[in-house]
Amino acid sequence: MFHFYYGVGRIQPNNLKHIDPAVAQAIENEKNRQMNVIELIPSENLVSTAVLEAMGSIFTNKYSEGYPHKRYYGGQEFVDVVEELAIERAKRLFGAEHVNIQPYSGSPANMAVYFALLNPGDKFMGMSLAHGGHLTHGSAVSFSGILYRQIPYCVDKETEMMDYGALKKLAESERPKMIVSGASAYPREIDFKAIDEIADSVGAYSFADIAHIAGLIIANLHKSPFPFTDVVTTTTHKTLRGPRGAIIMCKQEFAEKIDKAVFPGLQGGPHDHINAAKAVCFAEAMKPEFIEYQKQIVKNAKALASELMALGVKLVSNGTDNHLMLLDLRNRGITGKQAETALDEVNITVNKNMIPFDERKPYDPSGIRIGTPVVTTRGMKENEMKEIAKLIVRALDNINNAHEKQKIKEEVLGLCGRFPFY
Ligand code: DSN
Repeated sequence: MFHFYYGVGRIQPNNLKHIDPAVAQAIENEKNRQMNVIELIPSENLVSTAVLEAMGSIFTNKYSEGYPHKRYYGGQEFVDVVEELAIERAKRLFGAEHVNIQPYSGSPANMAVYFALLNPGDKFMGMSLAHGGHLTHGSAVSFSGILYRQIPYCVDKETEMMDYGALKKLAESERPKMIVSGASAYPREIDFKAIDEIADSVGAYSFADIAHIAGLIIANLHKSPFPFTDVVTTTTHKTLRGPRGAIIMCKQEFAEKIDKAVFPGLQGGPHDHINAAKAVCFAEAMKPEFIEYQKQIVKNAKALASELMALGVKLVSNGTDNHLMLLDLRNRGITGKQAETALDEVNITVNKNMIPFDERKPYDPSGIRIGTPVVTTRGMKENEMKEIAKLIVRALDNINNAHEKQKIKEEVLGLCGRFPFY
């Protein structure tokens, strides 16, 4: 039983409901929302209660600027334990030479890499946002496109897949200082080795952002960027199924630069409660069940993609190799925003997304992005994916039919009720 003391007062368990009923109610409502929707946003997941417990722990009370055994505050004996556990586990999981577990999230982790390896104004190559890249891979509205000079690379117009020959030619003519690989909305396998070789051939650093596919890489379902890539970042909350946060992994020769860029370059005290949860997530990722989970994510994505295509939906690149897919809605006469709203109304959560060579704008693009990490965590398998594909298509075909949408919503609630969690 926890007792919290504030001055002379003692607050009993159930404290959040007593102290802040409005926030307590919002949390309860959000839990119910999560249980009653088919969550298909591919960057989200549902963490275990062990991860939640570590995140909500008293490590949040501690300041620990610095690194294990070299801190700027006293009282670090237990913080060092969890940080070292997280580092060692991440090294084993990925085969990394050096790991920094302190980045607060994916964008700050990527920022630390730019800060460590580039100077403002330096030229680098990253995948265009509309073709699947992330904001921090050089988008004009992100620090990465404001402080540094991005040369975007694109997918091939016919296949909608990466074109390594074109990437090589671009690298040879532009001579960038760094090439960023990885994506947030690319449904196909990425050949990190090919990109590293291109980077090497023009004297550029290679930097892979594996945020979306880290779990698949651990399970050997996607090619790994290790050991050849210079620096690799990943968030810990997507297919990895851990707390919201990120880590940076690199070859030993970059370790000092990366560590200095994170602290004291960009961050102050690490979030020790989140780092404890990262250690827990890595321990979970070493279990055979985690590998089975990743296999099922991919099987589910393939089943969902096949059924959608059988029902006449156009998918970017005509399929998927990983956990996500992009629906190209141009031939259905609706936009990504309209589709997202219609699906929200039937309790299916997705995000609108640009598709390659999109002529529309990011706030109302031509596509939606969906993925299977959450529904797989809930225990759904290929049969449920077929059901979900049918529900999606019915909703997209009936965006102005309130009666049909109500019927679809009831079916969605029935499906969710068969796969409870928390
Ligand atoms: N914003 C994340 C996503 O949804 O893919 C990437 O950081």
